[in-house]
Amino acid sequence: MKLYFASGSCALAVHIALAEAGLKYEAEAVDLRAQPHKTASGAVYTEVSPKGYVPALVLDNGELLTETQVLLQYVADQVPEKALAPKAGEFARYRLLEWLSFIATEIHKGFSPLWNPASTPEQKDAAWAKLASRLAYVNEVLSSREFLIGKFSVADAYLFTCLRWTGFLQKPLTLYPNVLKWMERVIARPGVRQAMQEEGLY
Ligand SMILES: N[C@@H](CCC(=O)N[C@@H](CS)C(=O)NCC(=O)O)C(=O)O
Repeated sequence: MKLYFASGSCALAVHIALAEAGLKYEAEAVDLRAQPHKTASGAVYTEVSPKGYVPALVLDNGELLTETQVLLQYVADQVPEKALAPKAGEFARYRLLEWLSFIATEIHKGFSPLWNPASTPEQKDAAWAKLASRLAYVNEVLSSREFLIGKFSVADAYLFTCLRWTGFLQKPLTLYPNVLKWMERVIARPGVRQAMQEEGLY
């Protein structure tokens, strides 16, 4: 299968999942600054993925799959023995889904005003205040667990990917010491380092 990504974007979560799963994959960068967005091999990206954003996964049968939460679960389910997601139907799977939905809607998209050059300083402050309240919750949860659902899962890959952005945005996580310790545990994983290396981030 082939992952379309932009370095350090939310697609890193799927890249980490692929590396952690030990699956065979190709990865092609997409230049999101180019208009229209272009792939490294020169294709107009909307011809690959009509939604025009990363990540996108092209499966070996040619099917195109999108949406980070879905790709994470698809990858995890290919290699159940790696336990990157609890089995479908088990209650623990709903805990994973609860995290994936929280990360997608409360964290990932919570960053949007901070990236948007059209946001006013007040809008950026309000967005960070909202994110800070979500981070306080995550920090509390991580006071008693190593990873979000107890052991490492694709939810950790997704949250880690989003929280890396605080570095670019110069928003230190010092108020969230459990989050910082958890980030160290995540980055210590060989699959995480492999994906980051492949995106030129490590
Ligand atoms: N709903 C999508 C959103 C993905 C998304 O926000 N991708 C961003 C990078 S993190 C992107 O490609 N932005 C460029 C664009 O929208 O043109 C998902 O969950 O996968």
